[in-house]
Amino acid sequence: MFQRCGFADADADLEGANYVVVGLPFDCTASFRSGSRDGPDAIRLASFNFESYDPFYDVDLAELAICDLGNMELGADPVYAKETIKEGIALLPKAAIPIFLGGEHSITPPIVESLARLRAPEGLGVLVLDAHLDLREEYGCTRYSHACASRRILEKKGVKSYASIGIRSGSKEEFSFAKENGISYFNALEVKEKGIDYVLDRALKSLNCEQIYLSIDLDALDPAFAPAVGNPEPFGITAWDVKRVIERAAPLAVGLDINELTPAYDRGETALLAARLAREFIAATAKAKN
Ligand SMILES: [Mn+2]
Repeated sequence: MFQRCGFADADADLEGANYVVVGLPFDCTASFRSGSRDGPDAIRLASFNFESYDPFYDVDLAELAICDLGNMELGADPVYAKETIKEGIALLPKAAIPIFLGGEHSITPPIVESLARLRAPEGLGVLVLDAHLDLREEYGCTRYSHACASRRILEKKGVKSYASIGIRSGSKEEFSFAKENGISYFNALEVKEKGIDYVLDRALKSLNCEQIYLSIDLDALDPAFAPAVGNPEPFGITAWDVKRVIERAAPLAVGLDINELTPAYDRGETALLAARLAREFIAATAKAKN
C-alpha cells in the first residue's frame, strides 16, 4: 500500500544486497547549467515509469536484491565532497555492485579511486562516455571541477587503463595533452560513421582489463536524446549506442555512475533515459552473472 520513494524495485536491505543505489547530489563546480544536485531524486522518480521485467535481458528487477541507500550529504566544497564520497564507498558491502546517481561529473574520480583500491586488486579499467575530454589540469580555480574529471581519473593509483567514447569537445590544449600522452578516446563522429561495435571493439581492447568501471556523462548523448545536462553539445551518440555499451561492458562491470542530469531543464525525457540506463545496467549485469 505504501510505496517506497527510492529507486524503483530497490526494496532490499543493505545486508544481502547485490546492487546498491547511491545518490551523489553535488553540483558546486557547474560551469554552465547548474542543478545536477537534483539529479538523483529526478532519476528515482522517473524509474517508476518502467516495468520491473526487462524483456531484452529476460530479467525481472523485482526479483533482484537492490538497495537504495539514499543520497550522501556532500556539502558545497569539492574537496569535502570527494573525501566524503570515498568515506561512503568504504562502507558499501563488497558483494553489491554500486550504481551512483549524480550529480556533476566531478563525482567520478573519487569513486574510481575507491573502487580501484577496494575491488580491483589487478587494476581497474575506466570507460567514460562523454562529449568532453575533461582533461584540464584546473578549471574555475579548482582541480576538482567537473571539467577536470578525466584528468583526475587518469592520475588515480589502481587505474590500469582508460578510454572515452562520444568525444566532440575540448580545448586545444586538452587535445594536445591527449595526443602527447596517448590517451585513448573515440569521437562521436567515429561512432556515427563506423558504428558503436567497431568503436567498442577498439575501446575494450585498449582497456584490456578484467574489471571495468563505467561512467556515463549524459552529455555524451545528442541533446535530442538528453537535453537536460550541464553542458549540452550537439552531434552526439544515440540512446541505442549507450544501450550497446552497457550490454557489452556489463560482464566486466564493477560499477556505474550516471551524471550531469539537470532536472530544471528537463521535460522529463532526460531523467527517464537516465533511469532506464541504470535499469539496463542492472539487468545486463544480472544476466551476465547467470
Ligand atoms: Mn561532459
